[in-house]
Amino acid sequence: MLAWPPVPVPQIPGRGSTIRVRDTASGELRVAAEGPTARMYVCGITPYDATHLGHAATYVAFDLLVRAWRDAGLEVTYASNVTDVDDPLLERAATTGVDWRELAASQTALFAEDMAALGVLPPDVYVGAVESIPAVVEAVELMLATGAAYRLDDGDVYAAVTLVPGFGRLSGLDRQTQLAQFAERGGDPDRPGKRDPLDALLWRSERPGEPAWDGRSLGRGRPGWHIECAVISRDGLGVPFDVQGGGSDLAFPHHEMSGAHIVALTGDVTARPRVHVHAGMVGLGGEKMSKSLGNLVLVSELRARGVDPRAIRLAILAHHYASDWDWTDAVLAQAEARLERWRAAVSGNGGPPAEPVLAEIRAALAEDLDAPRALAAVDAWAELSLAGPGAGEAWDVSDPRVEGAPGVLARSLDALLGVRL
Ligand code: 5CA
Ligand code: ZN
Repeated sequence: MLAWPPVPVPQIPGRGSTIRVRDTASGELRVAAEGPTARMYVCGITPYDATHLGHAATYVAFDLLVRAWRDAGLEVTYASNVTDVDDPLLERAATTGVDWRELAASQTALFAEDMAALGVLPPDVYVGAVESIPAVVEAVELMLATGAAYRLDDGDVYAAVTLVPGFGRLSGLDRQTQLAQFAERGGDPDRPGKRDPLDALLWRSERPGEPAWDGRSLGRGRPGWHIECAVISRDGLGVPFDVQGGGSDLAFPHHEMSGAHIVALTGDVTARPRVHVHAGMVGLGGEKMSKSLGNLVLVSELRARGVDPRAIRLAILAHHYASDWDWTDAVLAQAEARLERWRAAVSGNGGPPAEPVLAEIRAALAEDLDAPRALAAVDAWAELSLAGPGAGEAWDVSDPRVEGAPGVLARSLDALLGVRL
């Protein structure tokens, strides 16, 4: 699948340090990648109702990590998927009378436009669920052969996920909560014939009116959800890779199950992603912004209204990625005001030296991608810059760094925060 065009990242002086992020399984800060390479898989969209602010916030969060890694000199491979065939997409297509392929294609294109507008670096590996079907079929056949999966009478294939060593450790939920979240998030605990209600669908045999593909020994059908990400990440990055990312709604069952599938496929309990990072949920009116509730603010609608995408990005960055927060008009207005101030501050003749601000931005990002702390450092610089030399904590115009400061700062914001002033 074709991703959006590359986003240029300017050169800046110096180099970032080791990045630590909060790992969901342990709850602790962990080195995101030991280097010299960094490999990350972030779960992509299911292409309908794209791109709402929750999606945008999640991808901006992981974009910060890619940028910080690159700044630290790591060679980054970023992989992602598009779930371009799945129940919710087919249901939406059916209720709106649009062909599911057309819905997926148009929404995937809109997502790409939104990501490019927000300055999100494109994935290096970008694979659709439909494209991954041959690899999924092979994986499911292997799991059947090793006894990690079983087939029901109608041809549907399930993975015995709960038997995989380490199942449940990522999310740390009790069985009752696992069952509840599984039912809520695409699972089918009540499906008769399953050995364990939590067992995950790997291959759904062809049903009338549903798309289906050749599944070789599996018969015609379509892939389950978790196996899609297990196979795409395994093939795109190799296992174990460094970071599995997504919103916090994916910790269970999705990441628990895709991790279990990777273990089943490799026979190696150490093949799971090293670190799991989850972004908080963006809400609207106090409830999680979600397609099912329909309480959405779309990036494309804001753009069509003339909102500067840099302000949208700044509104997102004003919140720590791991926290849940609400999108409001005030959040956007503050971001627009900040953008104006920053633009005015970097267009002046000289300014306070940028190096200490750059160091603070790097330090903030290195400690669990603390964007609000980075923004505060830039705010302080902008205030001094706008006040002019000699005012308050005066900056000295005879300092040789003063003349180039606005340029250095602007390039730093572009490279590290993805905001091009
Ligand atoms: N295609 C699957 C992942 S394989 C999927 O969950 N798609 S999605 O379109 O529903 O979500 C895309 C990404 O946005 C996921 O990482 C999800 O966790 C994240 N996301 C969804 N809603 C929100 C929200 N309200 N706030 C923050 N992130 C969200
Ligand atoms: Zn996924």
